[in-house]
Amino acid sequence: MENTHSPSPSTSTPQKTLWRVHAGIGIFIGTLFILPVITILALADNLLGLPFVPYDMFSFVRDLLPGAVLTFGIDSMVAVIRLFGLDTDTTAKIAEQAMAIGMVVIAAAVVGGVAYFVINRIKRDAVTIGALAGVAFGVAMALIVAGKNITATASPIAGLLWVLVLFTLWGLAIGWAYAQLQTIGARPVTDDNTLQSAERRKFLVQIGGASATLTVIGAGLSAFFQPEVDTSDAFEVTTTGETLGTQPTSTETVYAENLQIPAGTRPEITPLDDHYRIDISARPPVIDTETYRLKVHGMVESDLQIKLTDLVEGYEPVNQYVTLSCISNQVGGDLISTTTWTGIPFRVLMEAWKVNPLAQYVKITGADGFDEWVDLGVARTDERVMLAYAWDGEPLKQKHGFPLRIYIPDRYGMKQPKWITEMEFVREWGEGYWVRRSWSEQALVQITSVVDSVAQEEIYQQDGVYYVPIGGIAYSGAKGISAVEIRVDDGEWMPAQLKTPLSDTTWVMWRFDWAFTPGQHTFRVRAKDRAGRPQVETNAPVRPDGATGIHSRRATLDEPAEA
Ligand SMILES: Nc1nc2c(c(=O)[nH]1)N[C@H]1C(S)=C(S)[C@@H](COP(=O)(O)O)O[C@H]1N2
Ligand SMILES: [Mo]
Repeated sequence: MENTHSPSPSTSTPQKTLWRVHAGIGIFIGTLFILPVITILALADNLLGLPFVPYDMFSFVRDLLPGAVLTFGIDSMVAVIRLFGLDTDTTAKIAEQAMAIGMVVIAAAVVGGVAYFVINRIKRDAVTIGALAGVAFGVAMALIVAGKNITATASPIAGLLWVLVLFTLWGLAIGWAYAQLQTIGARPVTDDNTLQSAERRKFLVQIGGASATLTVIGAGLSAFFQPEVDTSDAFEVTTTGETLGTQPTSTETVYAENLQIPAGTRPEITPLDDHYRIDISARPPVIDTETYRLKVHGMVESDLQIKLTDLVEGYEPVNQYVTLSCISNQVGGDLISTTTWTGIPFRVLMEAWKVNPLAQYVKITGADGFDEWVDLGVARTDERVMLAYAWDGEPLKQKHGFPLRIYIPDRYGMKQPKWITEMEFVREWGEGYWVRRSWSEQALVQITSVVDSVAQEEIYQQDGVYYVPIGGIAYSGAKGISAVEIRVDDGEWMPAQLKTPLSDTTWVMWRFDWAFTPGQHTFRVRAKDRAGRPQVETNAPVRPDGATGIHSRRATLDEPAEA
């Protein structure tokens, strides 16, 4: 600006302006250079089990956020995923992983900008200051890794050094880039200073290209070497034991054993690959079968460190069909699934561990830091409370809590930790991970029902009347379902038929055959539990106590083709 009226920039531009590189360029270069660093981190993670900083950064930021903000973030994400009809499990994790990377990129942009600002201020050697910025960034990241990492398998010291070295190199690189830009700026000006900015631009394009190339190569390599965490051979699962709760304790309800379920209704047992999945980390904890020990302490006769094989081989396993739902499941949402669980009744374990009769709760902690308090009053009286190690006859998948998770009937998933590493028997209750973030203390399952399908392809004729079969589920935790009713448009509520459920804690499949009239219709459903309590029909959001309200589905029925 000052030299607008100067006859020649070479004489009027003060020397010192040539020495400065704008802090905005620092933001740009900081961002540019962190991208290959992230792909190198990913590669080292996949090949050597070194920590992947972004996921730990994600956990760090997550734990800093107030519960309401966190929940809002998750709800918005789930809403967007549903809006686009995407699969919640994989999409949510990809979104979280992208956010994790984004957080480190933003941090690098800030550190880059600040570093250039400082260099401009104190006018010292750019490389030294860049390196110092890198060390500071590296120390911060190493501290976060030390506090939050749950996935690295390499030695922790190696992991911290690796992070420190890599971020220091990043700092050196941004300092070097500053020095380069400075050199270009300091060159004696032959023509006019457009030449200098052209050269600077050329330099920025060059380092941009180099960084992009490294990033793409690194990302490709790390995708290629991505390890599969396969837990299926971790131990032998026996499923020949007793299966609990298969005789629903209903006196009045008439269930039909072989009720034909209309096409388009979800399967009664969710294929394992489709089972919903919700947890707090960008990537689930990695647990080594050999070195794993379950820590049992507090009000027990003596503290214990239990090997996985001692649990799996040491007790008679029991099986249960279980429907699990997330408290964040919307009415009609997909965060609900059913599969078989195999494990050890918790009561049996409490006896074996000689839990003090005065203990009131067990505080259960997962490898990801997630924790919950379980009421021992429930665990002592309800034989269905189980420490589970297998789903669908196989060791738990990594994402579903390998090697151990707990099952507590009638509670939403948030009360049931996965990746259990520690159990402490205590007298006092405490607020678990989501309770601290202002979700329900008890998290008892709400009664809910869903219309899955209006099966046009199964329209049939009987005595001159055309019927369309409608199908769906009803679920009430462990409270059972005694009735399901359907309402078409503004008509009467009419009873549906119920299929005998797999157990008294699974969802119930239902069917309703409607003598239809062609046109567009709205189908609504509601249910009652075994005690005759009706489902809550008023809409409530998922937070804090789980969603309530009536599910409806619209369908247009065509004139039946005359046979
Ligand atoms: N350790 C741990 N356990 C956890 C969670 C978690 O984030 N960490 N999420 C809980 C929640 S909110 C739900 S809904 C269920 C989901 O279990 P799934 O992902 O195996 O379906 O796990 C529960 N157990
Ligand atoms: Mo959940």
